[in-house]
Amino acid sequence: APADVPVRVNQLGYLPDGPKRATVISTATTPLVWQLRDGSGALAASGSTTARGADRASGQSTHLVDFGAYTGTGTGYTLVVDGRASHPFDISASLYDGLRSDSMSFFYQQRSGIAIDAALAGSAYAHPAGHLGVAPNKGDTSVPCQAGVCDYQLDVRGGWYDAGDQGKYVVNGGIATWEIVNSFERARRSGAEAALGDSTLRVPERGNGVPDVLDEARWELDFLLRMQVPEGKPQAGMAFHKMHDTKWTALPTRPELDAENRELHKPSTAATLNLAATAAQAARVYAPYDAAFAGRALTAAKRAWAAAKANPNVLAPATDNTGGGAYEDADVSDEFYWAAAELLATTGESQYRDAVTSSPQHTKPVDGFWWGGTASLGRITLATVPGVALPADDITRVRGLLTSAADTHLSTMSSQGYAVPIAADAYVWGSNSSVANNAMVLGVAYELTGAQRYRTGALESLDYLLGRNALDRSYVSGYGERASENQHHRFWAHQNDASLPHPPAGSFAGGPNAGLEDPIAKAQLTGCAPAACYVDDIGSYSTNEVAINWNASLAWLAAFAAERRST
Ligand code: 9MR
Repeated sequence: APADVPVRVNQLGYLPDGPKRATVISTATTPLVWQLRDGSGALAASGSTTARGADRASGQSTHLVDFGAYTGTGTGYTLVVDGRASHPFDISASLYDGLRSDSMSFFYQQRSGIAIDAALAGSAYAHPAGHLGVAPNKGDTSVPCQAGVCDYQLDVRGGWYDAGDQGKYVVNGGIATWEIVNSFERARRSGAEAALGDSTLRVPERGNGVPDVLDEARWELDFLLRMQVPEGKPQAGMAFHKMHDTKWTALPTRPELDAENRELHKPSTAATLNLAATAAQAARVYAPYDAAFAGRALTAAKRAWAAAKANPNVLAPATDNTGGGAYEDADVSDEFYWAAAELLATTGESQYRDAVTSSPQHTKPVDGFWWGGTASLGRITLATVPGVALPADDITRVRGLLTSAADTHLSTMSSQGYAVPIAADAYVWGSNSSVANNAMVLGVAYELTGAQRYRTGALESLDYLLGRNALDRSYVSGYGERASENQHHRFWAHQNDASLPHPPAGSFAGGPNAGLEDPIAKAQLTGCAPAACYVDDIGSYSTNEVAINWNASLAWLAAFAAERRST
C-alpha cells in the first residue's frame, strides 16, 4: 500500500449528486488553496480550505475542503493541497454498486454447514463445508449442552460464523439478520428492491425467484430457529444463547478442520427476544415470497415472546467467554421493546401494542444501537413500516425521536475535523459499526423527511469509513488505495499462512478502539489518539476483526448509497 498522505478523501470516491468533502492535515491558521485534478491531471476545480484547528479524536490539526460544486464524473481524480496530492478516486453514479454486492457476499463466505463454491466466491475462497459432523469436526448436527444445561442434543447446523471465530451466537445473529432484512424492506419502500433481488448476488440460491438478500438472511434465520428449545423440554420456546467451541481455536483454523467439541450454552432472555424480533420481522418480509416459511417464523416468534415473558430475567453472564464471546446482557428491556415492536408491526395484535406503549423504551431518546442495545431497531420499524397499529401522533413522536437523533449525529459530525457521527470518547470495540449504525439512523431520517442533509450525513459517514479519517485508511478490504487486508479471521489468514487468502473484498474491520484490548494493540498503539487506535494486523482482534453485525450495517449503507436518485 502507498504511504499515507495528508489530504484525506474517500478513497473509493464520491457520488455526482452527493457531498464532496475532504480533510487536510495542516497547522496553518489561514486558508490553503486546493485544486481538483481530473484523471489526465488537468485542473477541474479549485478553491480554498477552511482551517478547523485541533481535532480531539484524531489528535490532528485539520482543514476542510468542500468541492461539492463540482459536477463532473470520471476516474483518477486527485485533490492537491500545498503540493500534496490525495490518493486517486472516482466520481461516479455507480460508485457503490460493487460494495453493495461485496458487503453481502461476505455473508455467503461466512456460512457454516455448506461448501463455499469457487464459482461463487472465487477459487481462493472455496472450502469444504464446515461443522457438519464430518471428521475432524464434531458439530453442528448433534450438539450437546454444557454440563447441567440440558440432557439432549440439538441439530444447529448452518448459520453464519460470527466473525473471525467460528462461534454462532443468537445475540448478534439477531441484529445482523435484522439489518439485512431491514435493508431489503427499506429498499422495497423506496422502489429500489430490484437491486437486491433475485440473481443480484453470488449465492447458491440465485434464480429461485426469491430476492438474494432474503436468501442470504434465510441461511441465518434457519439457524436461529434451530436454536429454539423444543416443545416438551424445560424452558421450551426460549433460545439457547449461543454455541461454540469449548476452547478458543488457534489462528489459522480452517472451518472444516476445527476439531474442538462444540456446546450449547444455556438459554437467555436476550437470545429468546432476538429470535422473537427477527422471526417476527421475517414473517412480515418473507410473506410474499414464501408463505409457509413466514408462517413458521411467526409461530416461532410468538412462542419465543411467550417464553421470554415467562422467563423475563435469565441473563447471559460476562464470564462465559471461554472458546467464544460472552455477548452478555444485564438489561433486556430494549430487547423486549424491539421484539414487541416487530410483533406489533407484523400482527397488529393488542398484546404487542400494549407491550410497546408500556415499555420505558417507548419515550426514551434514540440511542446508538448495537448487539446489546436494540431498542432503536424497534423504533425504526415502528417509524417506517406502513400501517403499524399505533395512534398516528405516537408514530409521529417516534419519528421525531429518530430525526432528532439524526440531527445530533449531524452536529457531532460538523464539530470535528473528520466528519464522524461518534464523539471522541466513543472509539470502543467495533467503533466502525457505531459509525455505520448512526449513519443508518441518518438514512432513516432521510427516508422519513426527504431532507438532503440526512443523506449527506449518511454518505459522509461512508467517506470516513473509506479513507477520510485519522489514519488515511479504508476499513473495507478491496475498496481504496490503503484498505485493510489483514482482518482477524481463522480462514482468511494470509498474514499467518501464505497459502490462505486475505479477507475478500467487502470485509469490514471493527475499527479504532481506544481500549487497547488485545496484545498487539497494547504493544503497538500505546498513547494513540482515539481515532488512531487501530492496526491492520491479524492479531489485533480488538481493532481489526470482522463480524456479521458490522458487515450488516455496511451492507445496509452501501445499498442505501447505491440507490440512484434524481436530485
Ligand atoms: O462486538 C463485541 C464487542 O462489543 C465486545 O466488546 C467484545 C468483547 O466481549 O466482543 C465483540 O464480539 C466478538 C465476540 O465476542 C466473539 N466473536 C467476535 C466478535 C467481534 O470481535
